[in-house]
Amino acid sequence: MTEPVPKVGVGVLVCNGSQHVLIGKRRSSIGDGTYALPGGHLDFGETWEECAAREVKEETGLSIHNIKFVYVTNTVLRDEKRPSHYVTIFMRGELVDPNAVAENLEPEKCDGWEWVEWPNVPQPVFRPLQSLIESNYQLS
Ligand code: 8DG
Ligand code: MG
Ligand code: MG
Repeated sequence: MTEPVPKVGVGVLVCNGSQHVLIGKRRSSIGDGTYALPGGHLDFGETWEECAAREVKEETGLSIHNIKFVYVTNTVLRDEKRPSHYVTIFMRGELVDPNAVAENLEPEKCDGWEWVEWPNVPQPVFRPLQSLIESNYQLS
């Protein structure tokens, strides 16, 4: 087996002009059953902003703009089904259409999307996201 290496993940605070962000329960070998943001792996050659817009589009159908860097975490998840190490870039972006509705486009990876008031994410929270919450990041 090849040696495990750290990977780069991007998590996105999707904002709709209120104090709410989009949250979904993960279905994955990493963080299964925990609440996390839309996001995914940084592709080769991609900017963080491009990755944030692409993953939000792929997973929710929503278009975001005004994408900005928020925070970075370094998380070693040793006790998962698949032990892993993520450097996670947290970004934020605003809905292009504030009335757009989130679709669950990858139902095998997420139970569904809901708007929750930041930072009151339901438990259990995916560990990298918990680190962002503990950093006391405010939406505005
Ligand atoms: P991809 O194949 O579409 O690129 O990836 P994905 O299937 O969407 O992967 P993911 O698990 O949603 O995201 C990739 C990794 O990013 C994930 O395994 C761990 C890291 N990650 C965090 N925090 C968050 C978060 O809040 N949301 C998401 N989606 N990923 C996160 O460390
Ligand atoms: Mg994805
Ligand atoms: Mg994802």
